[in-house]
Amino acid sequence: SLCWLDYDNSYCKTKGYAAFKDQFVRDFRHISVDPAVTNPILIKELSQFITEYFHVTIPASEQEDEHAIICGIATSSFLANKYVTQDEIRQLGSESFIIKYIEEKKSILLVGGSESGLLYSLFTFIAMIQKRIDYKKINIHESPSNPLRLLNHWDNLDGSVERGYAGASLFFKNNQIMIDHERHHDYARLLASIGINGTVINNVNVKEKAPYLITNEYLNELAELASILRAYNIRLFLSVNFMSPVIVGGLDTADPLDTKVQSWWQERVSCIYDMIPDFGGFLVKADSEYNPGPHTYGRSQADGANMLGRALKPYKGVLIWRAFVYKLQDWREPSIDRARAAYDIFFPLDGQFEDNVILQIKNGPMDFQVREPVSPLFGKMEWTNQILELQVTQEYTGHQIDLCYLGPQWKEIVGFDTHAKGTQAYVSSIINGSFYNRPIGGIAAVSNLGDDYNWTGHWLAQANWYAYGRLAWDPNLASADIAEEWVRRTMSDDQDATHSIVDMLEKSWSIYERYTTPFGLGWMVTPGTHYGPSPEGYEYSIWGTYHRANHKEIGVDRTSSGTGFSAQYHDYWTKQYDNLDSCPENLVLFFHRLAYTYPMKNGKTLIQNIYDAHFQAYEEMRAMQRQWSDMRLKIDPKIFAEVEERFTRQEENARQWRDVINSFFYRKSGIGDEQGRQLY
Ligand code: BDP
Repeated sequence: SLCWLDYDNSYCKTKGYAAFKDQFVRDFRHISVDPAVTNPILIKELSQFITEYFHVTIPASEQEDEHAIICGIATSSFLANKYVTQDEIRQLGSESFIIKYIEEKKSILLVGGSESGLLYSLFTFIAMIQKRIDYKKINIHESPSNPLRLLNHWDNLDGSVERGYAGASLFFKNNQIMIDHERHHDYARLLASIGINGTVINNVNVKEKAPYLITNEYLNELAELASILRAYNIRLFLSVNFMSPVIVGGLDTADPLDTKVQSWWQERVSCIYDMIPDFGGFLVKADSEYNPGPHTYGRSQADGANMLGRALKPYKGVLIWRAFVYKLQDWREPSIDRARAAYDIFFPLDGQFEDNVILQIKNGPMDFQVREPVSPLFGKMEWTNQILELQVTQEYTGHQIDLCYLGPQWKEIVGFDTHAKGTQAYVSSIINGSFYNRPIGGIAAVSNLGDDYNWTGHWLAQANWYAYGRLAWDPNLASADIAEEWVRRTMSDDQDATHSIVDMLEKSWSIYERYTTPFGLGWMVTPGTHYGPSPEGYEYSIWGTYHRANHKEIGVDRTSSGTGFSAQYHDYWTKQYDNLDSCPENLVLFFHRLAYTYPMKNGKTLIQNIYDAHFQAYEEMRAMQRQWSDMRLKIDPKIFAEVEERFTRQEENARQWRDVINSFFYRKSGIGDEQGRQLY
């Protein structure tokens, strides 16, 4: 499946299409291509779109004429001042573009700051046509918000995908890199069409054979893959194991301050760049969940990251270092709060990282729960480049069995005002480098892709992939608008269907949250798999769950007088979270330990609110399932049936969550449901 790039999808060409086509074909008779454009895939994409979407051919040439789609590069003589002013040209970064209709020429102009910008303009234009907007009114200038817009695959060399719910790896099998030209071209096209410009193809847990990826053994295949990606402005990155000098280099240490170790990395990096001149850099998970790191040698996280950063610097590569480190504290000390760990470790290192080192920070202080507060590191590290890490793969949000569109969650995260230096210090402006004037930054997301024919297992999970790319490009887009764009390009352009599917997507996260773990509780999932309820289980805490429920109370006091976590934020948020009246209720149990009888804002007790959330969200899930049934005639029957099957499984899961969690609290608290609904 080509998802939204399946230009011939008849379900997306219903009412209004025929008239639009007539108009388009009358209006545009040529594609005029700037001779400075050297990348053949650019015009090919546009021609292919026109052929498959309109079933006509519009010839491309280097001639200029009226009634044309003019494609050019800002700096070339082809356009020279004719349609764009010097000022406009100067403002165009290499990935930026302008699309505008030129009345006197009866033509549409697509101009990129470079070929990359032109590439993005083409895909944007295609999306606009698929949405059938009035192209005579177009006049847009766009630039990506984030310099780095990355996908992180957690793919292992044996072909499995950690936390993958859409089949096997797209890149590896039996310890080999499998180049599949067709599939990898499609992959690159889809990524480019939503603005993604870098990909880390292997798991951050660099296990078994994976450390050998950076040896010469795999370099030919990696170079081949990189060249497929390059045509679409996507750079290849690799996750590396900090212990590589020992594992594959035969050294007796990986100490970052050891000169043998430093030269070993320099030599490896130079071999990689010989083969892949635009290699992006390394991603490292160190001192985290059994992955070794600089702490092994008594060195700091900065020592480790900088050593690798320096090796990459001569080639303009970047070193991305994950902040997901949480075992620094003594695990025998139960009062210590994992939520504090990343900040405790990294905040003191602000100012110590090299310019090309970037700290990759998960959105929350814990681990991709259905809802967490935003990590306090954002807005606190003025001298450190930062990348926000999101999880598109639905590890804790339903395994791509349950519907959970994360656009609304990500919007809250990028739109969070950290209150650094007063107000309007949004996460989006911190990560892209603008707020603190950092040289580099961006956003990364753990991919939800696999080799399933529809890429994401659950069809509607494609919307998450799509929304991630669109928000990485422009965090100001509304999540519902993105959903609508995806639906109209992929599922159906029927108005009722679009409206209904967007509605389902938009409410799905809240529904999932409420039948699983509302009020900021998190976890309570089956250890290991992280699907389905298990109120007492969590593998990364030897003290059991993080919710610490007993017969009277639940939640963790993370205020400044509790574990002190809330004090890691700027004052504004410390106060908001500390104070029960201002702490958002959807996070109240993350920050406070409360009695089951605590009265919530709606006047009901906490325990009653927990029961209500589960009972109601289950009913809402059922309603959503019925809403899907109404789609039967509006979309492709195969897609309809496959999604219907997911809903059947989701219903079972939602029911289990409702009953298991409610019964757990009923037994703990001994307090029944005021409406007398079934508790076990
Ligand atoms: C956790 C996953 C684990 C990952 C880890 C990470 O359960 O599989 O390795 O995150 O981000 O959520 O490194």
